[in-house]
Amino acid sequence: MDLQDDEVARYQREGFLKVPQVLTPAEVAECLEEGTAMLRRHDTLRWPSETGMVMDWVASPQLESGAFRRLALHPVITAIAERLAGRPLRMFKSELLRKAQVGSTVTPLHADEGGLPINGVPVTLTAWVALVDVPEPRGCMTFWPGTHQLALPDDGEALETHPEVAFRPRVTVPLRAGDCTFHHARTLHAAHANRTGETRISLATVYMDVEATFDPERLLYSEGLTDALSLHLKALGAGQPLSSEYFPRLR
Ligand SMILES: O=C(O)CCC(=O)C(=O)O
Repeated sequence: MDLQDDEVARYQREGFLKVPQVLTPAEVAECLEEGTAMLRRHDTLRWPSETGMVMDWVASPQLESGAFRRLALHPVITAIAERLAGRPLRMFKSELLRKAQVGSTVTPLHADEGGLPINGVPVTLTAWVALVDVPEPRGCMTFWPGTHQLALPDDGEALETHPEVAFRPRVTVPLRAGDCTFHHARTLHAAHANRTGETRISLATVYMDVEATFDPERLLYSEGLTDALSLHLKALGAGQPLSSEYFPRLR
């Protein structure tokens, strides 16, 4: 699946891109079955909100599942990611996300950069693949085009320090199962609550420059996290290359 030059130009201008049907129906079915079972048996990590839960997730599903390793390093998705970044990449992390159908709340407006302990962030991007249909009422994402080019705080305070962001146009992007969005680590985005009777299940994988190094100053939210990647990161020193087996090159 080759991207057109104008799609790459649009990503560079807007900071996100939807690519329909990067997965075959058989790949979606395999990952959905495996993902549903993993979400059932795991003690998931949680992002709570004042009135419910934004979402919960299984960290690094690729470490225990061949289907999710194939998905995180999927040849179509990774080729698109490298084309958009314009250089070779590694995987930083992959997360199997669930926005439950009961009690889920919106994903607040944020950019990813501040929570990623990576030097080399200018090329960092996320591929978010839907494993079920995600129309707006099931919690699809909304992106603020062009915000990756602004010097905005990335810790959720963009609206306080830059109130004009509330008046910028935004684009809500419903996805079919098997569709994918790619977003730059500096692009502001959010997601609706899931108000339907079906759980939203997706995989979000973050890719980074092959030369990226560790920035512990940005290792946020890691206290108390005992998943394998968090433990691995806590043992790394500042400036060390992120090049162990946790961070495979895409090619
Ligand atoms: O899935 C969501 O609601 C938000 C995901 C997100 O913020 C991300 O993948 O960067």
